[in-house]
Amino acid sequence: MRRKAPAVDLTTRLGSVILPNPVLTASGTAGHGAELADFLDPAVLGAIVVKSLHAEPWAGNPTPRVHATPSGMVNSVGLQGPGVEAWLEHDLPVLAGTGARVVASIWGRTVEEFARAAELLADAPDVVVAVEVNASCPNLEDRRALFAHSVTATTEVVEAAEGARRPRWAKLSPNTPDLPDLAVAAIAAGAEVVTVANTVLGMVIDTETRRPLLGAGKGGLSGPAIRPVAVRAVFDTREALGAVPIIGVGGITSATDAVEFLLAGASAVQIGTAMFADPRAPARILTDLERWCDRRGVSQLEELIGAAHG
Ligand code: RRO
Repeated sequence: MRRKAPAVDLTTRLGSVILPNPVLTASGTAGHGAELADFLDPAVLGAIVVKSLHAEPWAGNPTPRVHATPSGMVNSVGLQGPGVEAWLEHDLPVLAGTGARVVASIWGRTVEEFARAAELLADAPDVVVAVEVNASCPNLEDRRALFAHSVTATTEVVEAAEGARRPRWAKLSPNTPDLPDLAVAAIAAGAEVVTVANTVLGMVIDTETRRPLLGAGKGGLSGPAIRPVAVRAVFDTREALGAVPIIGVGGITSATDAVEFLLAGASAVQIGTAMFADPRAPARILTDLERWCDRRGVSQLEELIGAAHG
């Protein structure tokens, strides 16, 4: 069932992409296709960002891949995915059939692999409203390949994604003090939006086996444990970028959490780890956000964006 027209104008502008509301899923947390449709109508959300896709199928890391931590979880899924071509053929049509707006996230181990994944998306249907360039996965075998820790590499992968022939968003890393500079570089390279940020480097050790708990050893920390880190990352990025659109992500479980990111400077938010406990979380947060605004006389989302900067 579709939502009735909101009393509050939650429309948000992300560069050339205009979304009816600012609540998106975070890449990697809602599958590659319509998995979420068993729990909510994907079309009610601003957009569905699918798990990062390589040009080729990718097996991912050994299990266990996720582990709960205080107020969060660590993961090392290892970028498992069907590859862009199989995704276009099998997953996207089902997701598109729900009426959702879709954002394709891409990754590669080299600039050339990013370019290849992007090119394969060139003829994707218009329902794929943007491509999110995942420059910041913490779980690559070789962390030197973490593009989002280098201005040059960030520039190169964002440029390489031009072949997707649709708006580019750059997903950046919280694991570098240079995040604002990297955001500036991503925009200069052609990104319309920066997504701030990916997971925080972390790990958990099993005290009985005396070995790292995740199959891959180290991982990325997400959930409410990292929310203040992500809020600051958005705030700092807003200071560096001014009015350039930012998508805030990191530990959002409620509408008030989402408002915190909007006030820090985000034009939209992504919900990720919260869905592991409650797959309906994004729809709940959207409904509550509308109510939050209504109760406070906020008639347009824009009134909130960046308001904490005074
Ligand atoms: O697949 C993963 O292990 C993964 C990815 Br692509 C990412 O961007 N962030 C993360 O925490 N895990």
